[in-house]
Amino acid sequence: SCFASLLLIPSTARCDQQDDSHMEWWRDARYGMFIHWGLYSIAGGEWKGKDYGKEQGGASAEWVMNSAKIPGKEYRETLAPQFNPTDFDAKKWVSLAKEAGMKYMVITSKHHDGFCLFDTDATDYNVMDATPFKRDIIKELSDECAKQGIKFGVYYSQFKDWYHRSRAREKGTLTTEEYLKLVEKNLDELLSNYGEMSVLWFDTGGNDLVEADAQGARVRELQPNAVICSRLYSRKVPAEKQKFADFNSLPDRMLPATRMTEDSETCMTMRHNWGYDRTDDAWKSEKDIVEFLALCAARGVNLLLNVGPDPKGNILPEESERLKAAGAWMAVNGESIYGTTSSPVDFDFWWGAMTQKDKTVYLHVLEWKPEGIEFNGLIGKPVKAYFLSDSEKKPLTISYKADGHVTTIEVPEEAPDARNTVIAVEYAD
Ligand code: FHN
Repeated sequence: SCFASLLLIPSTARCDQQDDSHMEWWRDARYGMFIHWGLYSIAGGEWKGKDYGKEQGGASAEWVMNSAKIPGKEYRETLAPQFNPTDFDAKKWVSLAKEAGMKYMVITSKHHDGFCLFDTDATDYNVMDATPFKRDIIKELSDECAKQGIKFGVYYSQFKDWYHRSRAREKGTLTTEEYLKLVEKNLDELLSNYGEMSVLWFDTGGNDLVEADAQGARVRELQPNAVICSRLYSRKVPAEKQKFADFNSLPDRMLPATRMTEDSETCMTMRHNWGYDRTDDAWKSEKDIVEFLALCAARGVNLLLNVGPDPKGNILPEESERLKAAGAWMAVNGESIYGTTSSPVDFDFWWGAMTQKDKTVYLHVLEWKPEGIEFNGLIGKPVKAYFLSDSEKKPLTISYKADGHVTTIEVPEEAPDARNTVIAVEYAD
């Protein structure tokens, strides 16, 4: 098979900043935890006995206010008084992210339902003023992340806000300008009161570039090292006009077919819904998750993997067991993900895909065949190959064709199960 392809392509930041050093930790991290949690978690995708979750063909569970056409007043008066997640423990959540091998965390500080999980003066529709819980969730998580060395960031729905922007209009009290003032105040609070904010994960702006650029500029001013998601802008805004976007946030759950030449991230659910859903049992396996993570890395793409905690503040057992299993894989094979660049070739092989770091290429094997593993490392003549899981690094048998750098690795008798096995191939300097 022909190996027409490009050599190593370093990722580049999308934004127009010459100095993109603030992206280095993010590129190395490759893997983060996404958390969708809020009043919608109480509804669990249902409303008045009807299921509106994604599994029922509806929108995802956190959209229940919109899917069930619930007036803002009713949504707030029904759910806010019930929000008292006494099991919430930031230390547990951050420790799980760490055990999973995740390097950053992004939680919904305000989703489309407008409810703020943090202390804000911009609206009384927040965890401190509107619920019996009266604890600043963003503060507790950001403090714990700082303690445990996990980068902390927030998701913020800056354009879609069914409560403030539309439902409040029921009283005719909120104009667009007033809503923008609320967003401005919220951003200032999130960017000033919670220490180092490492990621601003806006979720899809409007077409007004002035608005988006003003929000992006404020982030740069108050948190110059923060990494800004391209969803600061509407998808209709061309990349070259996305002045403050640091990485390209791919469409939900998307695995690109080829390598990305710019910093990119894809976000993924472990089942159908982002927010907690009572009936959704479409769980991906731990092997599915690890394979998706490896294929994202082979394309130079970060993975933001989602959990949707329950109304009491528990990450689900099904979520934590998958994260821990994938974390055990990362403990052995993480060097083939962290700090890697995309594959040296622009496509996958029948057996799997590759990542690269310095003079080592990592083969992410998804299946074995008797004829062995054939690939093109494109970075010279390989000197050694071994299973990353083999602490003795026993050398595997290599044959090499100089024309086209084609290398074949014999599959040894005692080869580990395929699917998520990693072979490291070292090249001479
Ligand atoms: O509408 C949201 C959705 O609820 C969820 O937050 C996802 C996560 O990427 N973002 C939007 C849909 O793309």
